[in-house]
Formats: sequence, C-alpha cells, structure tokens
Amino acid sequence: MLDYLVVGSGFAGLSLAYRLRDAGFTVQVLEAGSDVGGTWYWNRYPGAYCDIESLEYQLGLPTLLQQEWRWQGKFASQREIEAYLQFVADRLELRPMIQFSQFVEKAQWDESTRTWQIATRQGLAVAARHVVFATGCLSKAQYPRIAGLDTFRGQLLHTGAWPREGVDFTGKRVAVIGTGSSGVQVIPEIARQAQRLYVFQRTANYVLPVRNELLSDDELARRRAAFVQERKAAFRSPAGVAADAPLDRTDPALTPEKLEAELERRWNAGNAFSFLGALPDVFVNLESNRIIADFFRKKIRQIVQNPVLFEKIVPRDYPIGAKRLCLGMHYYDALQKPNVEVVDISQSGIQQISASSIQTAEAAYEVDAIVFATGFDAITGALAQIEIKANGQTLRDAWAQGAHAYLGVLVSGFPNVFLVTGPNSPSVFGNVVVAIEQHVEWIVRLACTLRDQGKIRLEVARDVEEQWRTQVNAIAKDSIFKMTETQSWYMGDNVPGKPREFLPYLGGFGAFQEICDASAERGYPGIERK
Ligand code: N01
Repeated sequence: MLDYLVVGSGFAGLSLAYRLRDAGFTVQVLEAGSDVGGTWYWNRYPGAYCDIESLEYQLGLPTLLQQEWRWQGKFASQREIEAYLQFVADRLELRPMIQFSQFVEKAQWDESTRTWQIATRQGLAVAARHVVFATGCLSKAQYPRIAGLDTFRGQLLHTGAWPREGVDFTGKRVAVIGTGSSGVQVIPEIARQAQRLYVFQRTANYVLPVRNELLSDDELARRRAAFVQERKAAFRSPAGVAADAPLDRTDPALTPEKLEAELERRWNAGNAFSFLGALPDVFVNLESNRIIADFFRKKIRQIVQNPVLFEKIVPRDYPIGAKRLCLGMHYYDALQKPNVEVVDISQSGIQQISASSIQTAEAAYEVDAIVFATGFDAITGALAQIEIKANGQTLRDAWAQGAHAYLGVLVSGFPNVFLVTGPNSPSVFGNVVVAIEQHVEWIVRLACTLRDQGKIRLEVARDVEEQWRTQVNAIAKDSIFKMTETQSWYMGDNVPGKPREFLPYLGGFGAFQEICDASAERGYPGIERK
C-alpha cells in the first residue's frame, strides 16, 4: 500500500512528490490533465501570464532548479510556466510517479484498516495511508447561470479550461464576459484578432498596467546568487514577495506631494504589492484606501481620453484591493480600439442568451463566440467536487456552513488527509508558490514525525481547528473585506449559494510561517496521533 497519494501535479503536487519521495515515502500522483501544470495547464488562454515576477514564482527546493532554469522575462507567460513545470517533472524524475488523465472522483476512509480508498472517473482504484489534495485554489472554473445559455450555437469557452489546440478569432464577433484578472489579460489578445469584441463588464476593476521586459544574463546571475536569501525573506514577508516597504503615515516629512510622487513611482514599477502596500493600512482603513484608489482613478483618466468610456470603466464601486488587483498589459489601450465596445451590465446584467446573441435590457449583441472569464469556485471548489468521505460524512457537507481547515491543511473528522493552501491559510493572498512551499515543508515534517513515532493515523482536534478558524475570522473582521459588501472569490460569494466568509488567512505570510514553525517545534499540539 502507498504511503501517500497526491492529487494534482501543479506546483504543489510536484513539490510534494519530490519532497515526500526524498523523505523516503512511497508516493503516487494522480492528475486529471494529460500533462503536469495544474492551473497552468488549464489556463492557456491567449495573453495568460503570471502577475508575480518569474524569479519569485518558482520552486525553492531543490536549489538546482533555479540554477538550471532560465526565465526569459520579468513576468512569465503561461507557456513558459507550463514549460518550467514540465522541466521540474523531468529534471527531478517525477514522471514515473504520475498517472495522467485520471480525475479523482471519490476518496473513502476505511477506519478499520486506516486507509484511504481512492477511485478515479476513468476506473482506477488506489489504496493509500494518506491523501494529499494538491488540487489548487483557482482550478474549478465557474460558469454563470444565464437563461438560454444552452441554446447558444456558437463557440463557448472559459479562460480556465481553454482548448489545447487554441482558438482563432479572426473575422469573428466575440463576447468576453468578465473583467477580472483573466478577462483583462485575454481582452487585448482577442481585440487584436476579432472583427468585433464586446466586453461585458459587471464591475469596473482596477487594472494596474505592467510592462514586461527581458531578463538580462547579468540580472539573472545576480538573482540566482541571491535566490536562497530571497526565498527566506519571502517566507517572512507579508505576501511572499519582495515589495517596497509601506510608507510611514506618521512621518511629518510625508507631505501630500511626496506621497503622490511615491505612488507615481510605484505605479510605474508595475508591482501590485508595492503599489497597493504603499500605505500600511490600505486593507483596514477606508480613508487610506481612498487615497490610493483616487490616485488610481486619476491615472486611468490620463490613459483613457474618451470621457464616456472613462465613466464606464472607472472603478468606483468598491475599495481598491477588496477584489484582487488586476495587472494588465495594454488593457486600457484595447478598450479604446474601434473594434471594441464595453457593455455596461452593472445595472441589469445579461437577460438572456439566444442561439446567436447576448441580450441585455438595452440591446441584443450578435456574436459567434462567448468567452467566459467568470473566474472560479475558489479555494474549496476543486475539493467539493470530489466525494471525500470519512466516518459517514463528506467534506462537502462538513463545509456546508463555511469552509475550515487547521492552518489550511488539516480538517477535523478527516484523518490522514492533507490539503495544500486550503481555506484559512494565506494561500492565494500573495505569492501562492511561497504559500505552497510553506505547506509542503510543514506537511513533510509532520509526516516524518508521525513515522518516527511509529504512528499511522493523525487527525486535528475539532476545538483546535475551530480556534484557528476563529483567529482567522478575527483578523479579517476589521478589514475592507468585511467592512463592505464587495463580492469576490475571496469571500466565496461569487458562487451562488456558497457561504460568505473571508477564506484566506490575512495575517501575512511571515506570521503564518511563525505559527507553523511553532506548531512543529511544540510537537504539533492538537493533532492527535495513533
Ligand atoms: O476571475 P474573477 P478571474 N455576469 O472572479 C465577472 C487569479 N488569476 O479568472 O466582479 C457577468 O476575478 C465578474 O464580475 P463581478 C487571480 O488571483 C491570476 O479573472 O463579480 N459577469 C468578474 O469581472 C484572480 O483574482 C492571473 O461583478 C460575471 C469576472 O467575471 C483569480 O485568478 C490571471 C458574472 C470574474 O473575475 C480569478 O481571476 C488570471 C455574470 N454572471 C487569474 N459572473 C495572473 O497571475 C462573474 N462575472 C495574472
């Protein structure tokens, strides 16, 4: 019987496979896609790239990876990240451990044998002592329910499940629904090809322009030499990335002019974390938040000349950062092209879809293709679609009133299950690769402790998990996420019926690392082992 069955072969699955094998465990990975990559396998829409710098968005262990892989640009495209993850799988000889095109449908705990029985849709059955779900936070594509959608005769696409063979929009009339991080990336690319592009915008978003640039050999060599130190710093940082420190609001020398100049500098640098983090209380103080948002609006006004278009796309409805800040290359330029029209659906939404059109309260738009850039059932969606069952209860039911996991990893009632970047952990509230590594290291250390103690079963105590959840909620309580009614995947309420709750841990990566380290050093209190 296997020691560990890992579900998923993205950053988390590959990292786990390597670290658990290295620690002497038997490991198998099941992957739904036909190759490695996870999120970066499925999200292959044109224009997809990562908005965290490539040199920070890579695995830390083993160190040979950063020395051997050559990133081309400051920001990496989906293709480059996918190629990187293929390189990781090959270089670390992980492929023999992975079975592809296996979608895990069920995982059932057998208390009598203390094993998990795992079944895939394709008919594979595997028994393992432990299961690790490395299924990703933004991997279950979310399709809106719109009347008549099933009658549409043109092409239907979702950015999160883009066809491998690509799509040619030349000469077509295309609709993109959604203007979040995925929408603002795909829109400029489709605008380049399509005869006509309709952008259906429900909420105007803040889109920070970024400029990509090639990495010189010198810069690469410098960063490679500094990587280990930089990664250590990332573990202790607020968001898992290197960013400028916040300004000191109490400093009398920080005049409005100086603040403005500093915001301008951070805007030009195109680093979301430096820009948004210019004022330390941007997530808890609506006045500070407004200063940054006003600056943002002023910048959009400088880019968008047409006052009617500006009024349509300027974000006014929510505090900056309450939905994840988008980064875009040429987004505002694309919206000003003659073949592009922004359709404001903030008031009455999309009424209906017919065989060939999208209908709003005001007009019908004839289209050949609809691209849903409507996001994900985030953090819990990929897990809830699997029937994970222990002692008569499914994980889906356990989370019916809100998701919870101790440190984002362990769920009471589900022995020998580990999540990676689950609810109540920093997860995607920053650099997810760093969040993944925090979890992988903690899981492997705990796995080794269990083995060294001669135990085969672990489960977090319910009260310990509940205390952690309370702590996570207490931190979020006074934040802009709770102060306003802003809907987002952070809160879960982008999915109809999903309980509204701030799912990530907001205390910062550094604080989270300290809590994880303290748990390990104190012998994992609250985690019962038998
Ligand atoms: O999804 P989203 P995403 N009718 O949920 C709209 C990461 N990511 O795929 O705001 C009409 O952010 C919805 O409107 P509203 C990143 O963490 C990273 O774009 O709810 N519109 C919104 O505009 C990101 O945050 C990268 O009013 C509907 C959009 O669809 C996360 O993934 C790239 C609708 C959904 O935005 C998710 O981003 C891409 C409806 N019924 C993604 N339903 C990079 O690294 C939803 N919308 C750069």
